[in-house]
Parts: sequence; structure tokens; C-alpha cells
Amino acid sequence: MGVIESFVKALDGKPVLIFGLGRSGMASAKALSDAGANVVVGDDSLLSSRQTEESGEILRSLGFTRDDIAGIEIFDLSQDDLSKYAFLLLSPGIPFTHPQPHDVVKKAQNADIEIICDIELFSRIYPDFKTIGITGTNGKSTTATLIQHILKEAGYKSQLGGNIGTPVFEFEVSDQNQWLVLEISSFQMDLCTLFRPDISIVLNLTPDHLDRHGDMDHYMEVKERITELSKSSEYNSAIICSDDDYTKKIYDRACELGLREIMEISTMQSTSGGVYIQGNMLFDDIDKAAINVGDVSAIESLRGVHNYQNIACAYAAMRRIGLAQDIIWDALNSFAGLNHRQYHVRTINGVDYINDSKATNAASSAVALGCRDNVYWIVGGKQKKNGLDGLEEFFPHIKHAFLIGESTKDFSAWFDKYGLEYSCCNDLEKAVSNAHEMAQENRGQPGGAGIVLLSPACASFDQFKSFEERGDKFTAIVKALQE
Ligand code: UMA
Ligand code: ADP
Repeated sequence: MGVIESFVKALDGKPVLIFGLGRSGMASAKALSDAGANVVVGDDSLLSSRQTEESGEILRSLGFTRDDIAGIEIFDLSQDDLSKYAFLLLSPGIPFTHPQPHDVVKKAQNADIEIICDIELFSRIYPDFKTIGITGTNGKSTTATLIQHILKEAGYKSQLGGNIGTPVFEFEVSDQNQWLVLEISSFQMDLCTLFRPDISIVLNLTPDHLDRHGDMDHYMEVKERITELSKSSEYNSAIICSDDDYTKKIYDRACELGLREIMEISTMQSTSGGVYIQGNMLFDDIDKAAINVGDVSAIESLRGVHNYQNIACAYAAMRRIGLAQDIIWDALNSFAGLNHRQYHVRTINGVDYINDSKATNAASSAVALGCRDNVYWIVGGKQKKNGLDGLEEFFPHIKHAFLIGESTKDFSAWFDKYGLEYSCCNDLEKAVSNAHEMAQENRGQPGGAGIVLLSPACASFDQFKSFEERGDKFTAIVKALQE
């Protein structure tokens, strides 16, 4: 009998309630049902729109197979007493505390049953995996992907999932002797009662998701949980970048509590016994003797000072598992980057073509513009409340803007106000073609060869399904360009 079947057997026939049928809920329901559990699934959209259909038909249309369906029932939201369930597995996108607990949460609390997320459940079923958990407001996906790359280069087996997109119940579980690299959001951490990674990373903390956490103190408290005691493990460490006031508090408290080995990371000052960056140089002081590891500004795929926290934290985690400095350094330098986040697609005659489609607001585009010169900037889409405000300081970096999407009228007015040169291109094909032509014509001008940068500072939904589709389209157009 496999571990999940043993877990299900121990439920002794008690049904489990899974609420929220997005990626994580679906994967959890399938895994539990395949292992023989009695699974009841619910989702608000399902309940409101599908009342007249037969349940098997609904489940099949959601993506469950005939085999899955055998053990799955649809939850009736009018049911008030949830005490028969072993636990409620709640999707992270569903309000748990703020703005107010979802109805199903209140009912579960009244019935005094546990409310957990898929990561918590997975770690109970598969406790033997070694885990690295990455949280923070920004840089989680970059750091998690970078760590997985370094592990791979060093010959370690690992899998990457969690908030980054692959739900944990989609992991291959036949070999638990490997690392799981988990991007963990505050929504997920809020639903992890016992799970604490072997190696926890806190990157940074700035106001975000306050609608779901009420205030900054609660948001910080939720993130801080990742630094509490891990299951007894030889690693049991917390890597905390103390650059901002909130993470500094988390660091101070973690030191006071002394539940884990703590490594302090900073991109602003030296840290005794930790890892830090000073003047673009990465220093390793883990053995209390600072060693200059290398110049991080030269790592092409991790351009920009915002990546320094990500690099330093990933480096520290890899040192913690015992990798040698030069192996980590080589792997940092061979990292290809993360698609759609300042991703280098191609160089044509010295001009770089960069896909930063994930930049869906002005603050994200500021990061990209700030570390590039001679930029031929493709910008626009479904704009955010403050449009391009705040990007004025980057004008010296920009050669010309190429406007796309429904924001064109407002952005034209904004560029007119400041006298910056721009062209209205409407669609991405025209914008790339015009930017390519101008960037290639202007080669040899002062400031080095330019870059054609898609960093829209807008959501994509006016012309695309997602930022990924927008970035993929940019990549396809760039790959087809003639030299
Ligand atoms: N639903 C309800 N009632 C509600 C709200 C939602 O029934 O009040 C239902 C929806 O109809 C839908 C399902 O719940 O069917 C969606 O659940 P979900 O939003 O939790 O979506 P999943 O597809 O399970 O994705 C979740 C994470 N989503 C969120 O945290 C919002 C994904 O992170 C994660 O990749 C995935 O699990 C796999 O682990 C996404 C995200 O946006 C990328 N994360 C936030 C962020 O990065 O800022 C935190
Ligand atoms: P997350 O997974 O936390 O959303 P990503 O790694 O996907 O973060 O990066 C999203 C964007 O956030 C990047 O395009 C970049 O603009 C910015 N960013 C990345 N790392 C950091 C960091 N450490 N601090 C601040 N901003 C960052």
C-alpha cells in the first residue's frame, strides 16, 4: 500500500471536503479520490451555474475522469453541519479571514474541523521529502526557479511547485529522496498549521494583499510562520533577508526564539555569519570570514538590483545544503532566467530583445527600465489606476516608446505632456517590427547597442488571455525577425 493509500485508510471512511476547484483543488481531489478517499468537492461558480445538470456530467466537464468520479460527490452549500468531514481543504484564493471568512470557512469553524491547504495536506502525507520554502512579497518565483536550477546543475533531483503554478499534488511522488522547492504565498502559509519547510526563505515584505490579511501586522505574522520550528530535520534553518523594516523584525524575533539556525541576508550591509552584497559583490560570511564570491551585476539573466536579494538568498540556501561556492557561482551564471521577467529572448547585431511581459504595473516596469539604457520600449495594454506615473525618472534611459493596446490614448497624452518620443502601434506585431527597425538603424550611437523591451506596465486582458500569452507572442515575433 502506498503512503497516500495508508493516509486515506486512516481516515476510516470519513469524507474530506475540498472547496475551490482551481488547479490546487482539482489536483488534490484527484489524488485523494484515486487513493480511495471519499471526496466531496465544492466551488461557488459550480453551485450557482450548474444546478440543473447531473453530477457526473458536471464533474467530467471539470476535468475529472470516469475513474476519479467514482469517489467524488458534489457539495451542497446549503448543508450547515460539516462535522462529518475529516477536514476542509480550502483553496488559497478563497477568503479565510479577510475581508470576511467565506461561508464554508465559518461552517467548518462551527463544526470544529481543521481547515488546511494542499501544501499542509501533502506534507502530512509525504513527510520524507526535503523542502525549501520561499516566501516574500516579490521575487519568489525567480528565487525558487533559480534554486531549482542550481540543484539541477549540482546533480540533485528536485521538483518545483506551489504558488508558482504547479500544485503539490501534481508532483511525482515515487521517489521521496529529493528536494521540493516550494514557492509559498501568504494565502497558503495562512492555511499551513503544521507544515514548516526544512529551509525557509523570507525575501522581503512590502504592503500587498492587504484585502486578504486586513493589515500589515497580520500579513507579516502569516509570513513569519515560515520561520517557526520545522519538523525535526538536519536542516531546520531560516534564511531571512533583513533589508526592510518588516523582515528585520522577523529576523530579530527568529533570533530571539532560537528555533532554527538563522542566516541573515542583506543587500545593504554586511551580515556576520550570513551572505550579503556590497558594491555588486556577493560576500559569503557563513564561516565568519568574508569571502568575495563574485560580481553579481555580471549575471546577465538576473540584471537589476532587485535581483540581488534573490541571488543572495538562493546562494545561502544552497550553501546550507552543503554545495561548494564555485558550484553555486557557476550555476548562478548559467541560469537562463525566468520567462516573462526580463527574459532575454535574442540578440540581433548587438541589440537585445527582452520579454518582461510580467510587468503589469508601473512599479514593475520601473525595475526593468532602471537597469537598461537605450531602451526601445513597448508599453501599454489594460492600464492600472495610476497609469505610467512614477516612471518619469527613467526618461534618460528611453530612446522611443511604442504604444500598444487600449491605453494608447491616455499614454499618448502622458508622453506628450513630457515631450518623450513615441509611436502608436496598436498591436504587438507592429510595435516589435517598428522597434526592431529603429533599434537596428540606430546601432553605433552613444550608450551602446539598444534593447527592444516589452515591459507593458499594464495588464494584458485587452488583447491577450494572460501576460504569458502576451510574452509568448512577443517571443515568437522576435524569433521570426530577420537579422
Ligand atoms: N472560488 C470560490 N469562492 C471564492 C473564490 C474562489 O469558489 O470566494 C473558487 C473559484 O471559482 C475557482 C477556485 O476557487 O474555481 C480558485 O481557487 P484559487 O484561486 O485558489 O486557484 P488555484 O487554481 O487553486 O490556484 C492556487 C493559487 N491561487 C491563489 O492563491 C489565488 C495559485 O497562485 C497557485 O499557482 C496554485 O494554487 C497552485 O498551487 C496564483 C496566484 O495568483 C498564481 N497567487 C497569488 C500571487 O501570486 O499573488 C497569491
Ligand atoms: P513573485 O513570484 O514574488 O511575484 P517574481 O520573481 O515573479 O516574484 O518577480 C515579479 C517581478 O517582481 C519581477 O518582474 C521584478 O520586477 C520584481 N522583483 C523580483 N524580485 C524582486 C525583489 N527581490 N524585490 C523587489 N522586486 C522584485
